[in-house]
Amino acid sequence: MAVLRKNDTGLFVKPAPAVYPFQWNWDSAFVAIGLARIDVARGRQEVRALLRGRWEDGMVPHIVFHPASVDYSPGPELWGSASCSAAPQVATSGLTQPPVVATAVRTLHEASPDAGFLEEVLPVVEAWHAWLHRERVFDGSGLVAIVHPWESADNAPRFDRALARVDHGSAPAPMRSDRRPLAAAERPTNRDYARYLALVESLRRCDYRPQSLAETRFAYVDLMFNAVLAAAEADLAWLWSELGERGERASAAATRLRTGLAGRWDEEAAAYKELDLHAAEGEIAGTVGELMPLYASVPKAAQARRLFDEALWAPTRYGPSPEAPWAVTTVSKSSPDFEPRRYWRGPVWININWLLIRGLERLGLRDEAEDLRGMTLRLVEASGFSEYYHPSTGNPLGSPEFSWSAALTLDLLHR
Ligand code: 9WN
Repeated sequence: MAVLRKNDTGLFVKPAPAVYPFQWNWDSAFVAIGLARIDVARGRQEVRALLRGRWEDGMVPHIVFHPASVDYSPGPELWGSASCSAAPQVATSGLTQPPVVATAVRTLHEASPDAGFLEEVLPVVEAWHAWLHRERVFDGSGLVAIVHPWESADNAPRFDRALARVDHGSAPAPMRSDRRPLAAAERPTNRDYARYLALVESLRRCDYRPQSLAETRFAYVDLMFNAVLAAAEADLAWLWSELGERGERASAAATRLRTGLAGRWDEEAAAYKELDLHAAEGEIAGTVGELMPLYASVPKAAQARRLFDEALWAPTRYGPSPEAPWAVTTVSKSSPDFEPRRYWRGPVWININWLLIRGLERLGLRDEAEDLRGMTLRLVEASGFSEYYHPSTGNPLGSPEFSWSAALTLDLLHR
C-alpha cells in the first residue's frame, strides 16, 4: 500500500518512482487489480485516467503522457501524436499494450459493483478490443498481431529474429533516461533500442496505422498478448451481462481466440508455438510466452498437466532448480538466450507469475497454483517490490518500489 501511495501522482499511479513517470497501459490495469483490494474508488479513477488517452478509432495507447514536467526520454516528442488525426488532446504513444483493463474492471466490479462505472467504461473497452480485431488480424484464426516489441514483453528473445531484420541505420546512440538510474546489464542494449526507435519512426510515417500487416517491418503473433486478450474478452462479455446485455462480440471473440491459441499447441515441446508473421513457420521460442495460453484456460486437462510438469515447473526449463530456485523464469534455462539479470531475458517478474497463478487456478490445478503463489509471496517478502528478480539469488533487479509488483501482491494475499 505504501508503494502505491508513493507512486500515486494524484491522477494515476506511475509504474515506478524514478524510471517511468507517465501512465503505462497494462501497469495501470495491474495497479487497479491491486487497488480493488484496498480502495475500489481509487481503482476506478486509475482506469478512467488511462482511458482519457483513447484514440478516436478505439485504440487505448501504451503510454499516456499526462502533462508533467519530468525528464524522460524518449518522451512525447518521439511519438508526435498531436499530428495524428485520431489521437486525443493528451499526448500518447502510437502503440498499444496487452489489454488487461477489462479484467481489472471486472475485478473492481466484483469487489464493489457499480453499474454507472460499467456504463461509462465498457463502450470504451469494447471499442478498443474491436479495434484490435479490425487492425491487427492477419488470417481467420482469430489471433491478432503486435507491430512493435513495446506492445508486449519488449526485450524478450522471442522477438530477436524479427527485430534483427529492422535496419537501424547509423544513427547515434539514442537518448535513454532509463540508463541513468538502472544498470546497463539489466536493461535492453543500445542496439535493440535503436531498432525500437527505427520501428517507431517507420510507423509514425503512417500515423501508426499501417495499411496491412504484411507491410510492417515487425509483426508478431505474441501468445501472451493474445492470451490476455482472450481472457479480457471473456471478462468483457461477463461485464456486459451485468448490465443485462449479451456482449455477443466479446464472447464470440473469446471463443475464437481460445480456438486459435489451442491450435498452436506443440505436442513435443509441451508448450505453444509463437509466430513471427514475416517468417515461414511458428517456433518454440524458449520464452515464458509459450506457456501463456494457460492464462486463458486454453489447454485441455492432459495438456495442462504436461505444460506444468514438463515446462512451467521443470527445473531445466522455467521451474525451480537447485542453482536457480526462484521461478518462473521469463526465458527457459535451457535456452542459449537465458540471461538471469537482463530485463525480460530470464529474471522472474511478479506479473508473469500472477498470470500463471490465475491460469492454474482456473484450470483447477489448485496445489500447483498455491506452490507458485507461496513462492511469489516469499520472493517479495525477501526482496521487496522490485521490477524483476534474479532467479538464482532472488536479488531485486531493475527499479525498486515497482507498482505492479506491489499491487499484484495485494491481490495474491487476498486469495
Ligand atoms: C517501454 C512500464 C513499462 C512496462 C513494460 C516494460 C517497460 C518501457 C521501457 O516498462 O517498457 O514501454 O522503458 O522499456 O517492458 O512492460 O509496461 O513499467
